[in-house]
Amino acid sequence: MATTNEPAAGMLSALLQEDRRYPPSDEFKAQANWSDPAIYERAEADPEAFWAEQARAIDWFKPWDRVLDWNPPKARWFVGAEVNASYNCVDRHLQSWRRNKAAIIFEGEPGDSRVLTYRDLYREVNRCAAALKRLGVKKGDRVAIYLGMVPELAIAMLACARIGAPHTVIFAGFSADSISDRVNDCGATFAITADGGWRRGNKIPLKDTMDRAMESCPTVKTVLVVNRTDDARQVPMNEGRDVWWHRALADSGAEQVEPERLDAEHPLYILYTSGTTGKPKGMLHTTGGYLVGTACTHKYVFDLKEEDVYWCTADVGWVTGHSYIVYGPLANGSTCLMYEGSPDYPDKDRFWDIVEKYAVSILYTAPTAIRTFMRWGKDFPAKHDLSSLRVLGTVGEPINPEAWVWYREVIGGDRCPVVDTWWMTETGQILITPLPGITVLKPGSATFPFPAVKADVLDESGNSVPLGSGGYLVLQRPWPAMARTIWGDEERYRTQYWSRFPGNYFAGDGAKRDEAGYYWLLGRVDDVLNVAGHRIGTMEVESALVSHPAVAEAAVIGISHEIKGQGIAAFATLRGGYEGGATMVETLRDHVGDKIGAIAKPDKIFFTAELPKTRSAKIMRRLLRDIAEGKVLGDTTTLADPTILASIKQQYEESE
Ligand code: 6R9
Repeated sequence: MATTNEPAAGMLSALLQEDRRYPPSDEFKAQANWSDPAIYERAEADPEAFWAEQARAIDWFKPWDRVLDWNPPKARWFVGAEVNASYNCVDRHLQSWRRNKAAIIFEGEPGDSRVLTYRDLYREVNRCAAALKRLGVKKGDRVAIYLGMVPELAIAMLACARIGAPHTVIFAGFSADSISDRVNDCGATFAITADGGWRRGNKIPLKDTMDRAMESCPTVKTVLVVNRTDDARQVPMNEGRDVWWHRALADSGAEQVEPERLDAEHPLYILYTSGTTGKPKGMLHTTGGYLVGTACTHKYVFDLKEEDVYWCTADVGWVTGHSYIVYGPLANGSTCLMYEGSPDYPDKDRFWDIVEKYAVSILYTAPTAIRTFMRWGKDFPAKHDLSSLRVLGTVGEPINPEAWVWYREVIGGDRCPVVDTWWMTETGQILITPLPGITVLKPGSATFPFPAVKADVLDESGNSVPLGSGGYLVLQRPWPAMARTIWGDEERYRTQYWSRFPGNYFAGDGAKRDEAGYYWLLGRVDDVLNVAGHRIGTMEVESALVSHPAVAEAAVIGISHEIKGQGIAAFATLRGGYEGGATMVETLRDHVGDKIGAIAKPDKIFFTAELPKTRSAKIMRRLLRDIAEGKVLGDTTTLADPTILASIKQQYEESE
């Protein structure tokens, strides 16, 4: 199996020897939302009935005629039903005591905080929806949102959902080029940003970046600007295009906007994610099935209770924030914490300070963060009372057993179940995960498919591999929150996900099942890197590099990285007249930062007179990976010029 994820492959031997087991405690089981394993058989016996039962937790304006219409690879869920995500996340909670329950607890990086009850959220979402309408946004129009982690981000998303305008949230770390690529791909006519955001005590100039992006976004007519950093006077407002959020919402007064009765398949949002080409894919998620899938998994995977204080540390700019900060948790009427800044500001105990301050009971974070905390040491969490925690979750990348056990022991006091949840932008909802009141946990394993989810591990020719072996992870049955297509590129949707193994959704991940049937995720098997839980296509970084005048050709590979899981190494051939060296390395790193965003900057750049190629001029990334891993070079017989490898290898070794 060709895998680009070397750290995961290296992990395999450790995983095979992993024999620690963590059954749920009797105490946990006794109070769990699901504690009877019969749920798996029940769901398996009639998956559609299972999802229909889950769908009853959602409020529908009109019931469905059919649970599922499945014409592979096209699914329509809750056919004929009418629903609104904003109504489900906000309005319906006003009918109970929840109206004054905290919906969003916001902790700003500088230490300011805000609590929005469901009633407050209702007011703000209505005011924002009224402003959007007044400024010309109509059902079906796309709205681009480029904001840091502030409540206005969730408010804006819910306001869009209320009027049926699909949003596309763009992670605040992305560059102007990345914004304009996304805005132009989906033809957004409206954008929302802020003067800035706070990160490690600095103001991130979001509006400046947005202004640069807007130079090449002719479709955007209006930009709504949140005042977050009080930079009001420094931020130039573009007459006729830019409108302050607070002014526009003040003009709305107490106006109420009826939530649109939308078809269950009405587009809720488009979220761009990296694939194997240079162009990110706009995954389209729709409304009814997405709400069912996210709300149900949020409730059962985290064993959600009414009084929980739930904190997912992801950024809403990624799918985890969409599904498990905004839509799933708010549909469930839970109290969600939202933190704006960095885990080491003002000190390395900021997360634990927040857990203590708000008595967080469910914490959902990424393995990279856990490995970082491990490196910082136990003293930081030890300074705080973490006894409120009861369930811990991880997502985004494979978690090594050491980090899993550390998380459980040091953060969870050896008391909290750790749920390692596998899913992706395309799947919308968690698909492979423990159920904390049922599953006997194994550190490093995402354990089993969620009830009604059908997964398998296939070999190269599409045969299911026996227990104990590895292969390609596939899904063999539709699930409600699955992406429906790639915005504007139906063909790519079909070929990308459904053609490798016809009839199966191929995720792009490798997995292994052990003798007991537990799933162990092994990382990506395609040209997609997973750097600190962020998906980055090698082709994206390569095209950013070759867009610099100095670079003639570039090849990018993943290298193992102790904290980030994977790092990025680039091999570049320079054009005549340009010199490699430390200055050029910095120039190119900055250039990639400008083109994509800081997360895509290569950790290492090597200059080479030529790249290793086959005689048909294909770059042999496999050999570059071998060099990076310090392996004996694989088969080099197809190489056009074997001598160039020695020089690349030497450079690489000198850099170590
Ligand atoms: C939710 C999210 C998806 C890719 C996916 C896989 C990796 C996510 C994982 C995991 C091992 C887990 N991934 N969860 N790998 N164990 N629990 O992260 O979405 O940004 O689209 O990334 O992340 O490789 O293919 P997304």
